[in-house]
Amino acid sequence: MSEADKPWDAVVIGAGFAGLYALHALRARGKRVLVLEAAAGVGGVWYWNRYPGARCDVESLQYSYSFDAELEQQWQWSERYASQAEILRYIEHVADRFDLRRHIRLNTRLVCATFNESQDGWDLLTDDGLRLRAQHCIMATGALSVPRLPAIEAIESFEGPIHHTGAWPHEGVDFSNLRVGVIGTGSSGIQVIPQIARQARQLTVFQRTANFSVPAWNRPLQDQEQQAFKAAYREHRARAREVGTLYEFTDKGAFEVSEHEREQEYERRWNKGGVNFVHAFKDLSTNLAANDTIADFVRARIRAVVKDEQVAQSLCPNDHPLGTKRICVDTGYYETYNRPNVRLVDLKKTPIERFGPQGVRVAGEDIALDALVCATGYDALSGAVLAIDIRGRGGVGLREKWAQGPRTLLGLMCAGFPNLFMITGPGSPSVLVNMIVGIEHHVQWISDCIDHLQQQGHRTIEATVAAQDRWVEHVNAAAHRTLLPMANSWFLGANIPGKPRVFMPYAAKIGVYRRECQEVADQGYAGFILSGA
Ligand code: NA7
Repeated sequence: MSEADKPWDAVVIGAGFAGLYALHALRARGKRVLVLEAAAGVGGVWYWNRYPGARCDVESLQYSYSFDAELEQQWQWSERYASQAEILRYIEHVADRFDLRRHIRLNTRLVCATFNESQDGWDLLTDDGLRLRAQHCIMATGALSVPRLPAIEAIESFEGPIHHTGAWPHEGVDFSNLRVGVIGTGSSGIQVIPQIARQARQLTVFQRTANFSVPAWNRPLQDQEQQAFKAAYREHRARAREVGTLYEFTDKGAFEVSEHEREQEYERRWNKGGVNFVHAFKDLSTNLAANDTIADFVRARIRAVVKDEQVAQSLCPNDHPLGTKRICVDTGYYETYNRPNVRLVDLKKTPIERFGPQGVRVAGEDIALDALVCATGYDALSGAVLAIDIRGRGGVGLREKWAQGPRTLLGLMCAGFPNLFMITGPGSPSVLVNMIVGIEHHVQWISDCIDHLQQQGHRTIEATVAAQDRWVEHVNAAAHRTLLPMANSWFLGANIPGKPRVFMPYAAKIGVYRRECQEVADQGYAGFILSGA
């Protein structure tokens, strides 16, 4: 067999934060690695999400790789929360700095992956007919990477342009003088709405579920604060590996302080901005009465900002505890509804009847639209993996195995699919923590595992059904110790009609999870079968 025909040690699917680091880490250990990326550039979600206002809700100094001390010292972030454009520049810089691009095949979508039992490896087929063989296949396909358009009656008959926030045109969109509709008020909607409102002639927001949002108070980063943070980077990163993101955590419960102190604490955190707000008391995510106090605080804020009482009422979330849908972080979101060119349609009261060529009909009224923006979210967590036809032992499909919801061991592998790894897969903390902290951990675990297999002369590693069943139960139990399952969220697939309702991320602290993963490895990969010499 020539060198060119030799199977890859690993083929990585996706060139976002996860795929790039997997490529870098495995190459540093001498592995032959190829990355397949469907897009025309690197960056993953940060390549696609170019809508105005797109920004990370984790502070820039934390939302970055920790694996290279020089990189983290040299890269200068310009704002407290980095914009999509700045994050993409950072990812591109990483790709160049570590000479990763020549190992990435762009414009290439993996369509089919079949485990070859005689070869103990994966046969891969791409959308342009390329066939590859890999000992290991690593899904770095992202948790929020399959955009979903809403299934609304006759939406396809609308004659104006329809843009999904997660697949935004590279050349940008000029909304000047247009009547624009936005469907969706999750993180993306809440970021894009104030921006479009400033440009469009008329903006109509179609809201199905009112969401909680806290102000970002984004601002330029001062040199001094950046330097101070960087001087303590090692301690900050070590702490992040325990807690995910560096918020101000406390041991106090909401009712251990007086009402006045509680309000003051909410006020203080609100004025600091960001997701730190939701960590004001230790029991806000587990005790409904405690959660009501913080939810009431936000509702009072909304009423104080939004002048029209009925609009304010519609904007007040009332069907889920705060934080059980991902909290949003905004810049001027609620204020936007005081603009004369902005209208809110509360779909809970007046659902969309149907689309037509010129707009939308709601409660008997025709609302004319020139353009539609769908900030309607993703087939989250399992969608990107299931978009590929993956066949494991005996030709059994992953879609079949996950028909009742994803089943994994540690969110890293699943029974019947040897040598197939997922980075931040369902059953790992993934979207509940700073994604990059989760990604780096998984890449290191997978790299150690592949090294171990090679050193011990094993050809395959595979989760056992029993260990996987125990893990699925463990993940489910962790979610049910919190209020998280109380919302119809994408955490449990509720945004997709017909998707099985299973709480997918692992709701334990990432430090706890890391130790669980480490114990498994220390015990010679307990719960996995290693085989084949
Ligand atoms: P999200 O958080 O899934 O938000 C999608 C929004 O779209 C949400 O308000 C949905 O309402 C709404 N939606 C979805 N389908 C429809 C239909 N058919 N009709 C009306 N409204 C609809 O996606 P985002 O892109 O905002 O954020 C995803 C994550 O990306 C975010 O958490 C960050 O981590 C980055 P619903 O709440 O389902 O009633």
